[in-house]
Amino acid sequence: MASQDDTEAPQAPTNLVADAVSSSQINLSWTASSDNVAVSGYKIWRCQGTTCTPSTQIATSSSNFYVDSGLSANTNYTYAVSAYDAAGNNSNKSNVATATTKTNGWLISADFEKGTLDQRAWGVSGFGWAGTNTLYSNELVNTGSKSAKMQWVKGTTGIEQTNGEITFSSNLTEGDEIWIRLYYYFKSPWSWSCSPVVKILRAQVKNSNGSHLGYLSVMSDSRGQILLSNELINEVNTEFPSGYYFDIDKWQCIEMYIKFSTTNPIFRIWKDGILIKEDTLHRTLTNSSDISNFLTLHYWNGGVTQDQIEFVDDLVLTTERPSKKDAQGNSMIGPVD
Ligand SMILES: [Ca+2]
Ligand SMILES: [Ca+2]
Repeated sequence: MASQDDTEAPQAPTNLVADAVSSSQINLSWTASSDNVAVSGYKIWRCQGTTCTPSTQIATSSSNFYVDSGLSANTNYTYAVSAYDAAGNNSNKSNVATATTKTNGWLISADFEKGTLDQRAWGVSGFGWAGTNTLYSNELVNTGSKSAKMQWVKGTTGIEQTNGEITFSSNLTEGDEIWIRLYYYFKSPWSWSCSPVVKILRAQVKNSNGSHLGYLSVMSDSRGQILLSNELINEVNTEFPSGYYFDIDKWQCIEMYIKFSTTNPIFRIWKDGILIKEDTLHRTLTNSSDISNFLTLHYWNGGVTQDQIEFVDDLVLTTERPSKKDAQGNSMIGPVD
């Protein structure tokens, strides 16, 4: 059939959904239209606001998916889509869908090349490195010529010795996400024995009054097994074994992701870019007014049985959704390229 003979417009697209994935991007998806001949594509219509009519065409898409990027942060956008065929027949517009881009996120990264361990060296307000036995070193590096060398002293606690702390620049709350990646090197002879376990990465959850509620952590047990720990479960510290272990005498990439939520929580741990533990069953906030605004990189409570040395390098900590994906399609910072 010649296309000019086609006077029948496609059916209107349905089920348009707008998903704000970052401070500058909204993803659109919808149910494909049908046509008596064939749908050629879709027109994307947009306006700024929640009650406006999307009457400006911003793009076309050949599939039932569109990525709208370059948007303003913390801004409402309303969309509709319509289908067209080769003869130029246009369908009615779909339902409208509104999304609000996320507030500007933040990203801290450190390759430990700058030579001092105060927060100014990191270029980030709110970073503190309290450890007295932590220094820059060129002995072992994952990238560049320096890493941070953390010296565990027998009988001490990590809070005094090597604890690195970050205070978030803004509170994270219901629906907010955070990713943190750090490379670790544990140098033999190495022991995981301390009281009671080693905390590798941890975020603190508080209530709206600022009172401590519990930690969400990557830990090691006494054998070096990687644990996911959620202290918000029935107010008891619950540890989930991963079946994976930390390496000795080898750089390894550890990443933690938390979606803070009472109803749709996600907590993931990756090792060397491989998802090794995921928990979507247990809340990561006790109630929706809780906040999380503090994260520590590393410490133990006491009872270290020997002097030993650890190195860390290539930190990334961000609330902006990273572009890399793991094998399951989850967004992640991932290993250094
Ligand atoms: Ca048609
Ligand atoms: Ca480095």
